Amino acid sequence: TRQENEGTAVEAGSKATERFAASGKPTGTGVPKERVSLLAGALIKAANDIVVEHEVTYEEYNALKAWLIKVGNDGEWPLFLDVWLEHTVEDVNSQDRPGTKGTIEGPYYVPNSPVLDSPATVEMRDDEDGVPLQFSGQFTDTDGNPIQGAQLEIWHADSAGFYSQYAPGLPDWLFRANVQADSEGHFVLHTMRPAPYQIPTDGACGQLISAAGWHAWRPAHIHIKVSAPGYQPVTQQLYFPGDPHNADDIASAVKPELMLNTTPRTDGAAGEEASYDYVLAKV
Ligand code: MBD
Ligand code: FE
Repeated sequence: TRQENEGTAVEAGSKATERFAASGKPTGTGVPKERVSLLAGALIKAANDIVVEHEVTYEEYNALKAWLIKVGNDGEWPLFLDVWLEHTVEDVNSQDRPGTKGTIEGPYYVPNSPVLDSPATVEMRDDEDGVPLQFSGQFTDTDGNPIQGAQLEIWHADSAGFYSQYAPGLPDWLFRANVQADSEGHFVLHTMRPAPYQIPTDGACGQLISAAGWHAWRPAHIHIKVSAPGYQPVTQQLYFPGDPHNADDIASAVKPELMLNTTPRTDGAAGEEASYDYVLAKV
């Protein structure tokens, strides 16, 4: 069931902006002067080169200025950057890490979700719509040995495509949990299959998408962050084979290694099951 009040771009954007400010990620002074000069200089040069190459008009320049102002007013800098830039940052930074592939975090992670021992069931409403999904797997190191103390944080949209804490009227921890694997690294989690996700169409990013004639869709996905003491954490997403947007994700975050193959439950229970194993690299 689609919610009556779907919320606005400004509501979701402002929350994502506040959350980022509170996350401890913005360091401000942490980047050395030489790198600031190099990177800001390269970005400014790239923009100037585009003006020359495409003979940008004053009308286009002013449209850009108005739009950039709107991105900030709508709180959509996290959305804009995570959709159109984070995938390359993630690629560059995960190149040399062995083990399970990662992908972008996106704007809707919330830390400190409820800690649940495996086998776990994520928070759902009594009348929750959708296809139940049993998700299981095992954590090993790069030599195939089980890892102790592993945890798997998940967050995903509901079957209408809404994220808790970023859309109105949803329980705070709906489809958000931190599952503790057992001593052999095994985990089992019961959740629901999420719907494809459309980024807000009524804010600055939506305005760009419609002005350019693009689409606003991400394929259905489950966000996951895995970690274990002594191992490098991995932030990733899992996708469902056959989703029409796997091939044209607006956020360019799909990888072939991130497909979750679901099958009907073998024990006769309703819904589907799928497994995915995590291989973590030592710190
Ligand atoms: C999402 O759910 C998401 O995962 C990304 C990357 C961007 C916007 C919304
Ligand atoms: Fe998402």
